[in-house]
Amino acid sequence: MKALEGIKVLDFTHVQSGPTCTQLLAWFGADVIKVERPGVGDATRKQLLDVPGADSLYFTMLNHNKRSIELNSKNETGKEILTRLIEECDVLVENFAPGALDRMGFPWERIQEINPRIIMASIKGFGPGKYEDCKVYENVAQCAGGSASTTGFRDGPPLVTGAQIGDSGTGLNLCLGIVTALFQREKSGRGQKVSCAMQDGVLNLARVKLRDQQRLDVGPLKEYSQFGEDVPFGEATPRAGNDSGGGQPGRILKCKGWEQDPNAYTYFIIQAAVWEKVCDVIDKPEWKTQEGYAKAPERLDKLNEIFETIEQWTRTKTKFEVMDICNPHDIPVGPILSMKEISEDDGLFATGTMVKVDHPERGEYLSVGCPIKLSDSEVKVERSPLLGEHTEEILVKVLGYSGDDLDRVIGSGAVGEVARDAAE
Ligand code: CAO
Repeated sequence: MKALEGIKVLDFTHVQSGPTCTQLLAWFGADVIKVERPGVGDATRKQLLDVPGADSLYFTMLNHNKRSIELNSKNETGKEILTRLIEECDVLVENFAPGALDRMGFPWERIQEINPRIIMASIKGFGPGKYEDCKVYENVAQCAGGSASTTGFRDGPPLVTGAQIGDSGTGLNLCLGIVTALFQREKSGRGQKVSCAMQDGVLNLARVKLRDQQRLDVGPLKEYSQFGEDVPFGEATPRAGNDSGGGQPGRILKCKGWEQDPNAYTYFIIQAAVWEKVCDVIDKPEWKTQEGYAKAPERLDKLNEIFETIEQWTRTKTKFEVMDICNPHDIPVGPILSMKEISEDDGLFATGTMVKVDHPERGEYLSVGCPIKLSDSEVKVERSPLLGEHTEEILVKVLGYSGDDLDRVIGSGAVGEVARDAAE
């Protein structure tokens, strides 16, 4: 049995943020019914194409384990089918532009009227306020949520990160909101609305930078490299390069081969508890007792010198050798892994974090599996659905259409082209 077995999800999501959420629900065992515009589908199906004619990796990697129904929700019969889906489902998830669901004729009040037990979960770029009507993509959220202004080097422009913290990060929040609301429904019997704004999701992940904003009022941020460089702090939390965001200083340091390999680097943390071991490993035993180096607070104005010295040592080792040498001493280090290295990592395949999936149009491809492991609810990653692959199956088996009624619905143009022979 899977954790969410029996839960039906009307998946009205597209692009990345919403699909991340519904993919997790599907992996936990929910029956996720993806509603897509006839003949078009989720825009990502045909974005960043690599195999001609096949659904893109963008789409396939975000829509595993779902079923797809083509449905024009602006057509009268389409609205009838959507109403039936709302009646049948436990959860409706959407991430349309603000107001799109209202314009379709399905505001929250109407949805609740149709099914008082339903949980309606929405992602928007911003919460209520002056930007609430804006359309938002990942990098807008990274900028508006405080991440970009605090990422990058002090002497360079703000930077966005490669990790999709606005989209996939907010999808995670929404997923937690949904299962929490399902848990509450067990007791209250009622559904509720779950709302997540991408700006809020990014800010939540940038919490430590708001911490630093407030610390600036009482003095310099001593763990930032610029403190040791005597560069004055301004009014806002600055960009801190690769400095650690916590109380244990850290840096990205060059390793053997860095001249040719852009990823021959390690992250190296000089955790106070293992300082003496660091000194031994890099052959600087005198720093263990030397004034100005022996105690962690004394080291904060010398971080450049300390990390340059450590780097002289890391440059003589590969990033994996650094890991092998430091780990037995509990010195926290981490190799900078490229996507190529990750995609060839047997350990990640063994845990199901990386998976190989077969697809009828594109053949085998790599994907990221479920990052959350439940001991009693195993995840089997299955391919994403083709556009409208389950239209008839859902009309018949989930919504109970049959005979003339089924013919009427299929003939109405609301559900795209249905390959009846194949489906029957
Ligand atoms: N049948 C009929 N119409 C449909 C439909 C269906 N099955 N599915 C969608 N539509 C319609 C919508 O109702 C909308 O119509 P209106 O403009 O008349 O309201 C229209 O398609 C376009 O929807 P949209 O505005 O949501 O899509 P977009 O491509 O223009 O914008 C995005 C995309 C992501 C910017 C916007 O949806 C958004 O801001 N979403 C919220 C924030 C979010 O999740 N962003 C992250 C996206 S991942 O990077």
